[in-house]
Amino acid sequence: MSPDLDQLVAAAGAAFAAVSQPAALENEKARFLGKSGAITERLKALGKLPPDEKREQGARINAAKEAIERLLAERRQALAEAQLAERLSAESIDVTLPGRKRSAGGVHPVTRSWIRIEEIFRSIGFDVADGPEIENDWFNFTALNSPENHPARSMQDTFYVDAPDAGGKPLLLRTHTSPMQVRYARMHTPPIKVIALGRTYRVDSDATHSPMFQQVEGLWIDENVSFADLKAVYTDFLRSFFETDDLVVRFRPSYFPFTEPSAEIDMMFTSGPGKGQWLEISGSGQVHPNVVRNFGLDPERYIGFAFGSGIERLSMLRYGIDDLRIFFEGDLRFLRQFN
Ligand code: 2NL
Repeated sequence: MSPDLDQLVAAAGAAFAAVSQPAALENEKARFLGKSGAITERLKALGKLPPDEKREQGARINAAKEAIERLLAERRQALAEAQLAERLSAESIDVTLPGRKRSAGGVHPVTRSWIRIEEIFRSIGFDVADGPEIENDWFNFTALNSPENHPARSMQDTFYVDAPDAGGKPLLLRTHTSPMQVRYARMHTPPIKVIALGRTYRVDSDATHSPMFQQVEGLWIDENVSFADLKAVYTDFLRSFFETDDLVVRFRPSYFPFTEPSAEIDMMFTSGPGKGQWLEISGSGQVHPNVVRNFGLDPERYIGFAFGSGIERLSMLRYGIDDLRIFFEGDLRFLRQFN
């Protein structure tokens, strides 16, 4: 090799060594081996030489070219190894760390009550109804004998949906679970023994009222069902739910559009903490004849009772909770205590 070519090989080696990124290395390669690189230019110039000089010079240039290619391959390899080493140390994992557990979910206390209530009523022969949370005016109000001008129908008390039903009246978020029972009653024949549980919505919010709360209603319709049956069924339910026979129940006269007569149901524990204090626990009454008629039944023949209780309220009494809002905050410190 001529001194000129030795210098060229040395220059290539130095240039390759100076770069630290593979892309930069490929740029340096172009300077020596590319289309107009130093080696290529020299090979092109061979054409003008006489044949014997061409052979001699050509061999020298090719030797230099191979030397540069070798240097390039070595540098490529070195850069790739360096890059891999860097990645391996950056992405290193500590295999001795404990794994990330997928934590198990739990059942919400209100859901626990819901499940319990279903079990208790099923055990005494009640079916469980279901139905939509977005209702129409007829199932939520009219069928339940709610007068057209009743305050519950107002924008202030009910969440209306920006879409009318088929009859042009606005749809709404059901304000009680009763429409599920109306739907059920219209699809079954007496004896009707059913409960309906679910979310209900009212424009209301403080320590004892939430805009969404969960209700359970019960309905028993047959030819000869009385307040005595209501008192027995409801007392039985409470004693199962609170797991104590040491509680008593009383009726207090009240008013609801869908029942006549109507009564508040109060309960009192007769032992344990909180004994001796009457607690409001449910609304109830004998189903209004107009409502029985809206079930598709003859009110001269069929009679019965209904009641409605808040599931949050039942849960608060069962677990000794004094602020309803804690059920809706999703605070794990609270929720974990039930699982
Ligand atoms: C309350 C009052 C009550 C009912 C709910 C009812 C359902 C049908 C027919 C007649 Cl389908 N009545 N439900 C009756 C009386 C009271 O609940 O404020 N509960 C929290």
